[in-house]
Amino acid sequence: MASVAAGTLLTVAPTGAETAKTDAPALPVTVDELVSTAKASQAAGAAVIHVHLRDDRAEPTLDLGRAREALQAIREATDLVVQVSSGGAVSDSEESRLGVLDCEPDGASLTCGTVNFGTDVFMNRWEFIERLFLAMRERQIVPEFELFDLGHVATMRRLLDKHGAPFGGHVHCDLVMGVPGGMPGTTAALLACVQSLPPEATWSATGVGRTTIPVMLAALSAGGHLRVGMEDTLTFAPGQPVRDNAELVERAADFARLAQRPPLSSDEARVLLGVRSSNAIPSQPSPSTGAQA
Ligand code: KMH
Ligand code: ZN
Repeated sequence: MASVAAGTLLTVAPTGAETAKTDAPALPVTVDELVSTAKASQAAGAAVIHVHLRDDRAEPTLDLGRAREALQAIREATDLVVQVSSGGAVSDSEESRLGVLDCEPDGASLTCGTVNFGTDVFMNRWEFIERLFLAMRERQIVPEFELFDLGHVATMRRLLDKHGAPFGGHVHCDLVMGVPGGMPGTTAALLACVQSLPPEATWSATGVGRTTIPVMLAALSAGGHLRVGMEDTLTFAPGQPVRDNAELVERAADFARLAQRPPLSSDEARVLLGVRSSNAIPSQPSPSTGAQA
């Protein structure tokens, strides 16, 4: 087993909420498509799956029944750590974003601030961020703090200072870079964020669109982990649409091996993140966050 510190946590974000199936036919939207994607992504090196749900018309949904069905199917077919999106789509209500947490995921994303999102606004008020954080801790869900901007790092630290450690006792973040309206996908922006994180935190990075590869290389060289997938990237190379999610995971795994930090298994990911394993629930949070409880 590769040591956790020496390996790379690979997360696949296969679907997202903002791309239409008609624009990207390879986008997995049904439960069966999600399961096939999950299996192929695990075989290619992913340890975590970040799940957005679609309804029968392939529109984004936070329907609890659909979420439970998808999670059960993914768990039956793979060992992946299952992280549900609490971000949903830009149009989703706060109540539906809270409600999806009842699907009993291992983890959930938690965005730490409002950000312009192309021509839309992805709204995340301070009080709502607090509610999400507390709801996750109550349900023994490990948050992944989604940080689209340097200010979101400051908000995450404010949250940890006020409320203490998340469930699992460990802080793991994802820097989402290159969203039109958020921080750029550059090495300089990545370093500005990383230098501002709590020292014990772990982090991954995601480069949207054409920032995918520069962000991946910067993250690997700075000791970070990787998130890839069709939520963030639809073009594999100029003029070449992504074949499927596994193609992106395979490339990320190759880069990780080249950096001599091979992909972590899902069991290793559970240890790193403090996620419940099938037969053990982590003891209550120990403050490894750098935050004051
Ligand atoms: N769909 C974006 C507006 C998350 O999953 O938590 C938000 C998003 C973040 O994808
Ligand atoms: Zn997402």
